[in-house]
This record gives sequence, C-alpha cells and structure tokens, in this order.
Amino acid sequence: MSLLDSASHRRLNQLTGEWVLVSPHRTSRPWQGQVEKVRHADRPRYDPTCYLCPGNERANGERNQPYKGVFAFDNDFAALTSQASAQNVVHDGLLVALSEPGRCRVLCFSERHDLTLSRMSVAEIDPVIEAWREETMRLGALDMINYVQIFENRGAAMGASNPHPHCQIWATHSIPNEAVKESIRQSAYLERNGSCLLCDYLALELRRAERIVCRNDHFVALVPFWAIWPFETMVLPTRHIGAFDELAAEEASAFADILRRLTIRYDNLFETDFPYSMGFHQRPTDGAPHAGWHFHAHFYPPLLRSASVRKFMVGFEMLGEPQRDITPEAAAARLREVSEIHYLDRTV
Ligand code: H2U
Ligand code: ZN
Repeated sequence: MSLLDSASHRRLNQLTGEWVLVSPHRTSRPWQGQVEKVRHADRPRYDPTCYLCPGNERANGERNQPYKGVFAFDNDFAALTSQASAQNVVHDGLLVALSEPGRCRVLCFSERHDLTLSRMSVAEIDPVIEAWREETMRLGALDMINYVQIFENRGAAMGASNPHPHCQIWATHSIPNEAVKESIRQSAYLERNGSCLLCDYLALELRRAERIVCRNDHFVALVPFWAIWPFETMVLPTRHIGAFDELAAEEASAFADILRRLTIRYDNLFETDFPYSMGFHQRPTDGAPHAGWHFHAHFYPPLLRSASVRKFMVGFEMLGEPQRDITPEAAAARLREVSEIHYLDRTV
C-alpha cells in the first residue's frame, strides 16, 4: 500500500495549479442522503413537445428546419450578445466590471430525440465533430471573439433542460477563468521545459497505464491523477494539436470513436443514462500563437456509487478545496472493467 491508495493526501492539478484532497480510507462510510432518480432510456424518436426536434416550434416562436443529422442555431436566451461593447467599464475603487460581448449557439447532434453520443455510431458522430470544428473556426474568426467554449450538459442531474442530444457553444470576448488558468500553466511549462505539459503528462500516463481507460491510434481517455469528480476523465490527442482546426480527417474519426467508447463505458458503469458536463479546452482565438496549448476534452460526471448516489461539491469543497474518496486509479480500473457494448444493446 502506498501513500496514494491508503492515506489522506493532496494532489496537484498541473493544468490549473490547484490542489485536490484525496481520502482513500473514507469510501466505506454510510449514505443516507439524497437519492437521484434512475432515468431509463425509453424516450421516443420524435417528441412533438421538444423544442429541439425537427420541425418543432422553439420558445421564441421560430420553427426548426426539418433537419437530419446536426442542426445549429443562435440560442434564443443567449447569455452573451454581440451588442455589448468591450469598451464599457465600471471601475470605482474595488468595484470593477467590464461589458462582455459574445455569441451563444445551440447544436443538436441528431434529429433523433432518443439518442445520446453513447448510442450514436462513429459515422453519426463524425458530422458532430465537423460542426464543432466549423463553429470554432467561424466564431473564432470574429474580431470580438477570443475564446470558443463548447460544452454538453447531459442529464437532469447536470441541469440539462432537455434530453434531446445537444450541446451549447459560448463564444466570448474574454478568455474565461478555467481557460486562463490552463493557459498560464501550459505556457509557463513550455517556457520552463521547452516541451508541452500535456504531451509530457500523456507520455507519463501511458508509461504507468494505471489511469488509462481506453485508447485508439490518435486519442487517449484517462482519469487524471488530479481528478476531482469520482469518474472524471480527460480525452487527449496523442499528437500536439491546439484546437479543432488542426484535427486531420483520421484524427477526427478517431475522436468520434473514443467519445463513443468512453460514453458507452460511462452508461455501462451503473447501467443508466450517465449524466455529465463535458466540454473542450482549446487554444484561444485571440491571434496569439499559444504554442503550449494542447487540445483536450474534460468529462465531469457527478455520480459516485450508483445511478442514484451522486457526489455534492459542498462544505469543504466550497469553502476549502475539492475532495474525493475513491482514488483516480480505482475509478480508472472500474471504467476499464466495463464493456464497450452498450447495456441496452446486449443480447444476453
Ligand atoms: P441546456 O439543456 O444545456 O440548458 O441547453 C439548452 C439551451 O437551449 C439553453 O441554453 C436554449 C436554452 O437557452 N433554448 C433555445 O435557444 N430555444 C428554445 O426554444 C428553448 C431552449
Ligand atoms: Zn427532441
């Protein structure tokens, strides 16, 4: 037994510079708290009341095209608008505010209301990746946009407002906090070591193998050494790619493959529609080279022990720092153990 699997310790997140507290001895404590409802994947292929299904009316009265495959539109309740001018400033001593222009988009992965990434084929996910690339490039090319954040909230437990497979894209004038932290750490590492932080980290993880979940020729899915959420993962390209625009065709397909396999493993873990927030971190679009930036996806799933018991980020996590019980190594082993055939497709 080493320090890492028996005694309380802190691990450093190399991407953000923040620490996470790990308490491996605590996993056997009893649970009498909230129980999440288990959701069964028994949705219809088309839901006449869904505002994302083809041909249906959205909340603002506009009608979706009778689309097949991917479909993107401007968010009707956008958190950011292009009207806000970046010049507007409030600076009164300790009161500092800056207006924030931007764009918000919604992107449906499929016309099918009942699908999820885990239930789509690689051929069906390919156009989703192409749309992520196009949206990134088109929005990133706008003068006022310096960062493009793509994210998916999946499941009611993560606040998704609708089960129809979709993600959101928020393109901002400012680089948001999480991306700033990772940017600073990645460029400092490059300056200090002359190599990329995530290239070096990935090489180390591949050597040790204990936190790898699955891989293919171009991508690796792993539980980061510093993971906060019980089954948190990161997906990294093996080549040093900064953003979607650098993905070669075979890499895009390999990305579809790994996203499909990882989300199937997630669903199989507790035989449920596994909830998560996931998204991509990529090079800012402010025109600077950002040579240290290594493109990656983060999956932040809340479930802890079953389809009904989730982790809460409260108490010490809110006031002190994130804490976890199950170790990243144990979580990776659990994710490795489960099948890559979706439980709903199993014949026996
Ligand atoms: P979430 O499920 O992650 O909340 O994403 C759904 C988004 O869809 C949400 O941001 C938008 C909401 O503003 N939306 C529309 O743009 N039009 C609608 O008719 C309803 C929801
Ligand atoms: Zn729908």
